[in-house]
Amino acid sequence: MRIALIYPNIGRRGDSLFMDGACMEPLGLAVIAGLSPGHIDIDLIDDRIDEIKYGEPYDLVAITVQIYTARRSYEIADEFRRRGVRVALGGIHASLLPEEAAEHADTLVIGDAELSWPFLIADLQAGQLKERYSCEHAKRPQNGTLPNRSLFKGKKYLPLSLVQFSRGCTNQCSFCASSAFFKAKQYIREPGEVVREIQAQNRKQIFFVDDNIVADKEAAKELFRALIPLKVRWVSQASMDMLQDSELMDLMMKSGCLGHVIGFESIEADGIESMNKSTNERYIGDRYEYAIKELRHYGLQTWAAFTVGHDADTVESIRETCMFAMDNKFAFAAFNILNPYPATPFYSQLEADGRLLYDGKWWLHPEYRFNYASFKPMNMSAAELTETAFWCRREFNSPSSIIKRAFEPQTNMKSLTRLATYAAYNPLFRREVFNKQGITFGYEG
Ligand code: B12
Ligand code: SF4
Repeated sequence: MRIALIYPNIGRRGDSLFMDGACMEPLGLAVIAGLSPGHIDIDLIDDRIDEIKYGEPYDLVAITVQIYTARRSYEIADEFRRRGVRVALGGIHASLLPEEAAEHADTLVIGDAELSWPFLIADLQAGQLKERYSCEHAKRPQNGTLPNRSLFKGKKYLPLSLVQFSRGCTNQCSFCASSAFFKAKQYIREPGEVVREIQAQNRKQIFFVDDNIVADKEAAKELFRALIPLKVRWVSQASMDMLQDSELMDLMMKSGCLGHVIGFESIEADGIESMNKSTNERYIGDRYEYAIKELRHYGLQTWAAFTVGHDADTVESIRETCMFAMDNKFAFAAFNILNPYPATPFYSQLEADGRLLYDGKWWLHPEYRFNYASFKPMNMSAAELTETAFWCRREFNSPSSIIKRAFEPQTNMKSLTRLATYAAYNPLFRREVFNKQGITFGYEG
């Protein structure tokens, strides 16, 4: 039996096929491969770097669908099905919008693969594939199975290992698809199992792809204690309320943490309130002065994530957000347009207010482009929001800003490793700003 696991690209730029220059390993597909019986022959096709050979005689093609890759996922699925190959769709977007995904699939997997994939394979072998496999979230992600990373061999991924300690987050930010998918719950693995997974690899640089690695502070402490002897360096995503717990922070630093993606979202209190970003409430009063001082004290290189376009935002306030990020010399920053993801409270609110553009389905609309605003903002036009967010990305990642931000003694200049990380990733993210802006979703236009 032969199966292809496909990680779709977002789309293309102009007439040329857009290939992603700096891809990370698709961990979810390695987990699915790890859950598969050993006798199955599995090909990993990463559409960002590989060519898809539609003529191969696969018994099943399984595609992971996220909102930005939905259009491309459906193109690939339709082409395989046209040739008589059966297609399984799964992943966060397919799970949140099953009716949409079902139109392009022979079988649909809603939720985690842990509790459904082995049954799907058994049914496929017995010639009894069902139209839908729905399951609860796995209480213990991966269920003791190690991802099959042999699939990554020979592919040019960034030299860091993606590992997951937990899925989901207990907070309920109004725009967050992950919070909607996991219904504001967090599912946590045994630290010992995570340690064994890291030891099984020859890598010392880890990216924990958790939604919020500190959502359960006691569980996080257990993990950090277990990581200390491994002498790895790691990054993750975390909410700033971690700063309330000094024991957590000390263990985090001892275990080799270099920094996190932290959702700052807005520098205005009303922005934070409107997004229900409860983790930031106590830090917004002084415009994060205390939080930033503490992050520096621990030497964390912060990737500050801002969402722009909330109702109080103006063109000026968004530009000010960018200046704020530059003045505070964050190692990295993202200025994401507050895009409405279906199944989130933010999407429902905009829908009720009649403010959604692109027929409310921007991810499928042929005229929608990557990083464009997809709703009517309150104090500017959608085009102004798109342009202002792009301006922030250009300014923050400009050569002069990269040089100025490097001179932060407690973080970016703290050690050679830190400076090397800073110097390696900043130019890469600068290229991404221009490469991805405005690309078309899917290849068929
Ligand atoms: C790591 C990560 C990244 C990495 C990419 C990693 C990579 N391999 O390239 C980086 C940082 C680069 C990134 C970028 C982006 N990301 Co991202 N990312 C994540 C994150 C935090 C973890 C994903 C992961 O590895 N999970 C671990 C694996 C094990 O889980 P999984 O992939 O979900 O797979 C499991 C199940 O879903 C299921 N499954 C999945 N697919 C399939 C398919 C089949 C057939 C079956 C049977 C089962 C199945 O089985 C797996 C095991 O149970 C998620 C958050 C999340 N909770 O999903 C966001 C997330 C996926 N990202 C998101 C977004 C928006 C983006 C960006 C667009 C951000 C931006 N503005 O630029 C970009 C572009 C993404 C792209 N496709 O190009 C959103 C997607 C929203 C949505 N509704 O789809 C998420 C959900 C974050 C969020 N809170 O909203 N991302
Ligand atoms: S803290 Fe982060 S992961 Fe958690 S709900 Fe908010 S945006 Fe989502």
